[in-house]
Amino acid sequence: MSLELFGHPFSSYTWKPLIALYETDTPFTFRNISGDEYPENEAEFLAAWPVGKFPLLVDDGVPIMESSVIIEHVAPALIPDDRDIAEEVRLLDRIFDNHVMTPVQAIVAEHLPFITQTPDEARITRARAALDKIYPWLEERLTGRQWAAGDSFTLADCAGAPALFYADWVHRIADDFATLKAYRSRVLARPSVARVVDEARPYRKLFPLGAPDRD
Ligand SMILES: N[C@@H](CCC(=O)N[C@@H](CS)C(=O)NCC(=O)O)C(=O)O
Repeated sequence: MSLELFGHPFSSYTWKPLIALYETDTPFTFRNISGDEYPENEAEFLAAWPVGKFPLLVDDGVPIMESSVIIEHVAPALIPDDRDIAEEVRLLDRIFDNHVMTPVQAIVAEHLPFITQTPDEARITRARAALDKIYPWLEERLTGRQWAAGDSFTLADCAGAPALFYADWVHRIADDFATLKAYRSRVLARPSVARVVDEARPYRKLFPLGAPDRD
């Protein structure tokens, strides 16, 4: 396997496979596609995946899209063999992407000048309402667990770390959700996660709502 990961160091979905690769000590080359810094990386990325959504993995010339599929490819150990636990892992991965990251991205998109000059307040309100529904669900689901799906660090945590990192920035997790906040702190302290957070620090000025002075 010769692995090249195309992505942006500040992108939540890029963090997912980066965390998995660091977690499993898997050698790979990072192909940064940030801004105008590396035009050759961006051109190669778009040639392999015209949709333009990152991350993209290229394994010996074969492109593999979608962060969760990339993780299953490079770090199968992060999906437990036990079928019931694996189902919970995949469920939490989908919940973090679809019900946390999607509304977070919707709020962020309304503040990106290259997308819109006039934020759609109704869309922002709907996205905040979606987060207000998922925070209590997660609070209950994560109760009694060290990691998102149980006792071991899995694909679900690779998704949970970036989703909750940015969710708290755009729609603060209230103190009432003590379990969720404690999980967020715990997962951010994990060395593989702390590493992606640190590598993204130089890019915080890009956060369109203004990065808070924490984390
Ligand atoms: N379902 C995709 C989502 C990827 C995604 O939304 N990536 C964002 C960056 S975090 C992106 O490509 N944004 C640029 C764009 O939408 O043009 C995955 O899991 O890989």
